[in-house]
Amino acid sequence: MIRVVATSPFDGQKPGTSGLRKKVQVFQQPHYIENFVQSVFDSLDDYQGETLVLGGDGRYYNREAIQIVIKMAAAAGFGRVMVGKGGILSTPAASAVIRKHGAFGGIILSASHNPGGEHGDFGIKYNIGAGGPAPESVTDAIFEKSKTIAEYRISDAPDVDLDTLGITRVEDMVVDVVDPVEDYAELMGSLFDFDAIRDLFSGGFTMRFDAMSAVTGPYARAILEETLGAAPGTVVHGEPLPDFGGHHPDPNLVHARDLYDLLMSDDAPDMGAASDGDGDRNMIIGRGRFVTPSDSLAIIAANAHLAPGYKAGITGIARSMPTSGAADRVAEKLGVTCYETPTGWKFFGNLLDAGLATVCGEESFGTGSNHVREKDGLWAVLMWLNIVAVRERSVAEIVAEHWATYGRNYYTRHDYEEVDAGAAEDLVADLRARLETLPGTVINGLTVERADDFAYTDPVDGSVTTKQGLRVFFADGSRIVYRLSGTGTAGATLRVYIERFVTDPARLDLDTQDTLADLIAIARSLPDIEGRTGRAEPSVIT
Ligand code: VG1
Ligand code: CO
Repeated sequence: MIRVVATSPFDGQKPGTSGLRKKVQVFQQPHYIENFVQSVFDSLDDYQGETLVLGGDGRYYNREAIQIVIKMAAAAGFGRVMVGKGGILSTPAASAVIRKHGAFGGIILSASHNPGGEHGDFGIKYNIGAGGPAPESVTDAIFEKSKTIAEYRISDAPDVDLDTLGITRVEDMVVDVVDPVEDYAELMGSLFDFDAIRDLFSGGFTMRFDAMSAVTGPYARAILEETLGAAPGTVVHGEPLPDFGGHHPDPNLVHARDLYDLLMSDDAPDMGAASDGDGDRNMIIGRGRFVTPSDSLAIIAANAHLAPGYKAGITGIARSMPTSGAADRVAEKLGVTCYETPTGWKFFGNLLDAGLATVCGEESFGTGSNHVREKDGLWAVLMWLNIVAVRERSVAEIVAEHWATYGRNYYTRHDYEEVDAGAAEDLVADLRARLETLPGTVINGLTVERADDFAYTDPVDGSVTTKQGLRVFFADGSRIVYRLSGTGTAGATLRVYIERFVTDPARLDLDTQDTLADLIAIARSLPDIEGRTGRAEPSVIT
């Protein structure tokens, strides 16, 4: 039976950079997740009888939320829900399933790289039929519905058994519990030279893949160990846990420090990789060489033709604005366009759909291609393995050769996490107001050439997105970018992105923080970060 539950508007919940993210306790409030899900459904048209894909990263509250969404989808009139066994679907796998099965859309339960567990974060996002995150027009509509919602509809049927593959029903709706790995693994097999990668492993290539006790474990085991023959034990922390084993499932130099240290040690395997809570991020480390995500995008773009799925070459590259300009140089050489978009994967969707870009990436450990409409951690790892296998070069050699050819974009991101939200907003507002006065000024010996507040006009639908980050460009080509995070759940996070381009062959292998030291000092003093936030140092340096 379908119940109509009267409720009150819940203050208007606006999805951020990728969906709605809050503390678990917020989602556990009565009617909270129901209100959001109903707001999503209310913002959609013509989904009666259609298929909804559903899954999550396995974090605390995943199963409860899945049951709620299934019962609400049944009440809303969906024809079928395809849900990953155990409630599991990585974000890229959900995108693959949506596309392969022509689903109307999907709901993904994840707070990505944010910590999980009872006191951690939870999240929910809606993906459209193309497989990607809802564009701004859809998230704005969800936000509007959430301000006025007065009731939601839900079936009072018993919970669905999520652990048995196959078909059951809730009301008139079919619930199809599917293998979360199968469609995804098949897609990877169609893109990459699995024989070459198999030969690489059988020839003694060693690797450690850290799934960070998050969703990628089952995917990595099935593909790397079972299909490609990587040694058993290559995948570590391969069991998805509701609290990610107490770790922060964020593949960066702070939260995947053990992996980094291993790769820099005498016992290093040939390659190390990690991915985040929902499997869309990746970190690539060669023996003795960390690959920045910005460089990874550029190197993948330059070498993608070595993988069977991309042998015809790429039509274009897209990168988020704060991502380094390394990809731009590859695009120039290939004679294709490099699009610069606001932060967040949703801005790549139109470019990929229109065939304007083939590969895209973000500095935040996100890389992907037109095979799905999300960034894809394991895809990036397989692409690197494919490149290493075909070129018969180590990761470090590939990186060094890339810099020698294109020059190197020294790059770092400094995050000031959980600072006072008001102070962070004032900092950005005040700097924004001063942007016009900056060109021509000399700071610590560097001349500001121009400064602006990044705005983006989508080349496909013409939509305009403003206030996407403050950019300060210097005469020597260096750049500092400031923006506030849209994914945090406590206070505000100020992100500062710093970059310098170097071509001198003698200066290609220097320490990043040292090479950027003068810019880092300017980045701190220009908006007086310490004076305004009380933070002398960032909390995370990548
Ligand atoms: C961060 C990253 C951004 C990424 C987003 C979602 O956003 O900077 O590049 O797209 O997380 O990543 P923000 O607004 O906090 O800077 V995740 O892996 O959700 O899926
Ligand atoms: Co993620």
